[in-house]
Amino acid sequence: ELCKGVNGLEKVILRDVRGSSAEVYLYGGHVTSWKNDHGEELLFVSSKAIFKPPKAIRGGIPICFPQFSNLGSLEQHGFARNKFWSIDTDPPPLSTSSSSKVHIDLILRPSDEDMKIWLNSYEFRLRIALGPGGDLTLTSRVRNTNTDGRPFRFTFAYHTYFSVSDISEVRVEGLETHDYLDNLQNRERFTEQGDAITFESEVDKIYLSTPTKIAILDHEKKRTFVIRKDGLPDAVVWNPWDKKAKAMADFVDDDYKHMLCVEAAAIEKPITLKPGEEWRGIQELSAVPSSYCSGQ
Ligand code: TA6
Repeated sequence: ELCKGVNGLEKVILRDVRGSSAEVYLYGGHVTSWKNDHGEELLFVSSKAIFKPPKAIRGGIPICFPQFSNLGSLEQHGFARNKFWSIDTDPPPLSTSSSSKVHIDLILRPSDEDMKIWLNSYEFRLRIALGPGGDLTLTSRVRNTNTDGRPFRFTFAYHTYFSVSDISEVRVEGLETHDYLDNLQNRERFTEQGDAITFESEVDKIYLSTPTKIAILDHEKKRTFVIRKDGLPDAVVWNPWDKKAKAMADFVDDDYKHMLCVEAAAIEKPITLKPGEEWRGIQELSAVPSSYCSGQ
């Protein structure tokens, strides 16, 4: 249902009969809540998040489009997360299972003002769908609607903040042996050694050409998040750790202990669309009980 959220910003609440739910603000097309059928919140949103345009909400699932990070001339992570989206009442049919799930369709088109920033016209349709098992699927469709024949290119990420009980008891599986660009070392390219990724300090890595499925194991909660992605070859892993956390006005100092960003993304090879062409980027999130045993 459509209702007023923080500071009167409009949001849509999706509820599944089995008790799971999700919330998305029209501001930013920004998912800020995903709860399982026990009412447990699975996403992290900082208690100091600033729900005031043009500041992006700190947490949930920011949409990074048409630029990831500072990889281009636009503001950090582009502008989709800083704009007001509309409810798409007449979306083109989406031939996926999400049509039978509880879902909402949002759309973002550039205003004349926006065209001054990024001289392209596009339609960005975002579907947020809640599955009967409590899974949350985000489907992005970007279409180039330039009428002057110009193609455009963009980079993209679902900047998902997962809620974890204790970052030092979390491991990520599926990225071992993959190459990554290390944002903390001038984005130089390295190869991930060893087995699962664990966390003892700041991490900011763009893993390249990664598998469809990535798992995030939370030891204390005996819970595994699974990301299944399509059209998004890369995956960013980020935890700011203590120093960076202190420096963020919209972050509580020890918030870094209770969050981890694992972001399905298209970064190394920007997406290029000719007029009329459409790109799809899908991430399906699920949270399953796990018999996590360290070292397994
Ligand atoms: O996804 C990782 C990252 O690019 C980090 O470098 C850090 O800047 C993070 O995104 C948060 O960016 P934001 O603009 O939301 O503060």
